Amino acid sequence: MNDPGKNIESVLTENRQFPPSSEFSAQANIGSEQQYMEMWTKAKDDPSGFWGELAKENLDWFQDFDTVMEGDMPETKWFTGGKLNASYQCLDRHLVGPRKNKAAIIWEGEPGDQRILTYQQLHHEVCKFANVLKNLGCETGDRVTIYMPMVPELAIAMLACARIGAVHSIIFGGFSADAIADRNNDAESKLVITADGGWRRGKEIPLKANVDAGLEKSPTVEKVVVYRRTGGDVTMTPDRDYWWHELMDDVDADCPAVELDSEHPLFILYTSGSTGKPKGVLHTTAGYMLGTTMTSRWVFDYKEDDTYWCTADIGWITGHSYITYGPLSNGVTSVMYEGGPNWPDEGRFWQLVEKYQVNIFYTAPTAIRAFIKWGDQFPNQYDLSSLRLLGTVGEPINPEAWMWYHKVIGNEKCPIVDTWWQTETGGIMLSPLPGVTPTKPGSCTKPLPGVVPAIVDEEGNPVEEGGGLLVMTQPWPHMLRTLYGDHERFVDVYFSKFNGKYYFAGDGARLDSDGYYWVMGRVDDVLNVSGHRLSTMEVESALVAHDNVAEAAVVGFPHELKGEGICCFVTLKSGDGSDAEKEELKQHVRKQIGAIATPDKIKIAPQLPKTRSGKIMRRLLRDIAAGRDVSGDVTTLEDAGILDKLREDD
Ligand code: 7RM
Repeated sequence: MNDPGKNIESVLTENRQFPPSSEFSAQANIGSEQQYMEMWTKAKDDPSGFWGELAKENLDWFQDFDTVMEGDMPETKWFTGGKLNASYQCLDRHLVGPRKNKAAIIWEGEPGDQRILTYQQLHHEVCKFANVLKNLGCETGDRVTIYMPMVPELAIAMLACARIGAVHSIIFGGFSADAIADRNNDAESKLVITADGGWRRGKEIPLKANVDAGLEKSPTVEKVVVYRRTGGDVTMTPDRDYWWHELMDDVDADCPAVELDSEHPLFILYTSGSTGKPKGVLHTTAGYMLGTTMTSRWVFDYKEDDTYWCTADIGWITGHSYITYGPLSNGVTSVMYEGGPNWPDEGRFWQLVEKYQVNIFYTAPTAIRAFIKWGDQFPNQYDLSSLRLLGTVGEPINPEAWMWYHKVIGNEKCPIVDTWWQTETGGIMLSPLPGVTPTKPGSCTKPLPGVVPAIVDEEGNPVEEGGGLLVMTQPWPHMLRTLYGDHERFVDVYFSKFNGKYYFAGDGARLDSDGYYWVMGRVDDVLNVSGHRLSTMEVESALVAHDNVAEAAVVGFPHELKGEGICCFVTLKSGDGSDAEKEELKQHVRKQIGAIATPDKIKIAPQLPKTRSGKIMRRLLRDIAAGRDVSGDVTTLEDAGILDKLREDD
């Protein structure tokens, strides 16, 4: 009955299509299907020629590279022999023309304070802080942990590391002392950069206190730099802890960017594995910079006068690639906001869009579903007419949420780019090109130039119809190089499944007859109901299409007859879910998808357990649905209290 080789059945169909307007296409960086196909075909047939030309044109080299790509996956090396610097790429090269006094970062703090840093000012701060790092004994190749709120100094710290070739490891400010210690130890960090605290919904998050507790268990760390953000009380340990502003008083701003090898490590970013310790995804300089520079220009269609806002935290890959490196490398103005979407009220993001006349807005489906739940009155209070392009990332977007985003935020005139990618891929892989690709709600559409995906079964054979495993059949410059300190695990996790031939992303996906990709979620989440392999995402999508459902998470549980039964955790827009309403939801799914997908259990959930980047933790829900104790790692959970509440509704 349980045949893992069997394809994933797709049960949802979505036929709406939204082509870009001719005005949008006319001004777009990539403006026609023909141009896209030429680029894509060239990149597929001659990757060295394709990426080599782009690297020459779009990166500033201290020394030219000898070879574009060398070696097969997973050991491909890019642009060997070349020397460059990511901080130079994001800053110095913009100082010679009109970008010198252009806003690089428009920052707004949660309490409403604002700062604007021009490229020249950002360069000045980065050079000074790079000298601070050197004075503290930090050298090229050393690892530096950064644990900060969303303030400009976070971007300054990362670019200062890049300037001297120190490898940053950013830990999201919501993580605990234990998570800090684990990551410090794994990376053998020498230095930690933090702040006294950060603001979150009017309350102070005690960042420095968390670092202090973490350092009791991380012996490699010698020094700590503390930026004063909140003014809260902190303990400063003599000869270990230093105030950012005091160190910055004493240094000059002359700090040439170090000429680094193309494959010099740029950063490590930890991402949670399904089991065991977090994986230290390592990216290197040239490939990552080329990837983020090109993908952001293609997908976000940057123009010189755009104001671009990605709402992610820099502690996630989305912030690394599409707040800092991609936008700044392109000389774009990047908005950075410290707080969350519902403080002081649920209109905060739209108020900022109006205030800064944001043109390009990039956020997550989980945020969009929250906006829908809060109500249209919040966005409707503000003038959103500056927006010309919208994006999503992080999860499959259900068509209902897509349509709301299109209508209420985009006023039916903004293309939506649904971007599929991973911490490991470094940059966007599958996405519409906003001036070219007719979009379909819920599909991340097609591969970008340089990306050659396939959908295969467990044996690696192409799947013609229905869902299968999403793989990459060719290397790309911005792919991860290793898991820090554990190359064997890197090969095992991403390449062993198909004997080194393909990169295995861990996601299920299907192709439709137009060649569009529909990502169906992590393959670990696939249900097996009476021998039918169903995507949890599709059942969730059907549930969210019901008027009273705000959010849904679907998992399997052991079922005597069916092998696996379907358990749905549902957050309602209103009411607390009578038995009649639960029955209605079951019938709703049955009608939308078919009898095979009829839920066995509906559990009303005040909230769903999510990681701090907004991804639903189905692993925990599987334990609850099966009546087991929750096992495994819960340190990435946003709100641990909610597991108890979920057990209550039985
Ligand atoms: C950028 C990021 C990666 C996983 C990935 C998918 C899921 C991300 C989409 C998506 C469907 C999308 N990096 N995912 N984007 N699924 N459509 N547009 O999120 O490393 O944190 O997560 O996220 O499962 O494998 S990540």
